[in-house]
Amino acid sequence: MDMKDFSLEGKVAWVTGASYGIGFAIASAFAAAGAKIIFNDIKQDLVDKGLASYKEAGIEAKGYVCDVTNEDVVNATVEDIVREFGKIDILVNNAGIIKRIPMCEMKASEFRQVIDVDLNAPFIVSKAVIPHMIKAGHGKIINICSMMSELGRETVSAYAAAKGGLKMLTRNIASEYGEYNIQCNGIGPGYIATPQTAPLRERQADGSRHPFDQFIVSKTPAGRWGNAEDLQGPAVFLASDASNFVNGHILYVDGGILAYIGKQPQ
Ligand code: NAP
Ligand code: GCO
Repeated sequence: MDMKDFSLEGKVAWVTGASYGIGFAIASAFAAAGAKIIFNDIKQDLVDKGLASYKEAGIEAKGYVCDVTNEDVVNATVEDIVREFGKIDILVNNAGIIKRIPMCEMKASEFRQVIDVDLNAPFIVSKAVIPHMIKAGHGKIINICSMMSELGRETVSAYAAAKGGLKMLTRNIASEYGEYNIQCNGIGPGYIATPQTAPLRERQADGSRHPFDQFIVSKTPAGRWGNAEDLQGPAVFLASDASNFVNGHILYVDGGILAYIGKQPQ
């Protein structure tokens, strides 16, 4: 076993939607492991904000304006990246949205919007990148799944459907392209403190913790929310040669929540 297998030195990594949040943390870890970082956002001002954040972290990143749901823009972005960097060794399908609406109150257009970003886009981006990985003779695709790839809860029907589908898309890419030395795996974060979950952690009017905040902490054996940094080591592992025989696996990084039935009410 050579510890250099965990290095990303000389690799080119594209983390979608990584201006901040989980994507930014994963991209930062890839940079620390030696990779060149590419990210995208839907508007130039957001890309610029992301670039400023990477610069502040001492990371030289390349940002593209790219809405991952727009196939023409994705295809053009992939061509630009390959023209400038020569390859894409690692793709992380991180960009995602959630809409918390009771299913019977959710418009079909709202359901479709979540599916479009969280499931259709990973298909579109992976489909554009895989031919280049086949040509290179290797590739790593990491799809950011969710506990909702396994569990449901009130108000997240579209998100759970998308993330459940993303789990199976992960397994199918692994099955269809494993023979080209492409490994496709998923990371299933637990409840992570990012802008996406901020509404679930907001202090109440009386200053008390949000009931959902208390619920998640009680349901998590680790007894805390995850931080985006908790995902960095698992992401580097799945992006590195150390995981070349890991394929089609969803690595849950959740503090044990999926393993735990929950504490008996006192
Ligand atoms: P976040 O803070 O909301 O960040 C999401 C990122 O995706 C933002 O940079 C956003 O850019 C970008 N994005 C959204 N739609 C896009 C599009 N159409 N094209 C390009 N970029 C787009 O979310 P997060 O918590 O970091 O989550 C990142 C991923 O982890 C998501 O897939 C999420 O489902 C998943 N996840 C999160 C948690 C959690 O507890 N936080 C747990 C499990 C899984 P804009 O700023 O322009 O919208
Ligand atoms: C929610 C949360 C979750 C987390 C994450 C859990 O409303 O239940 O947003 O969906 O984001 O996906 O793994």
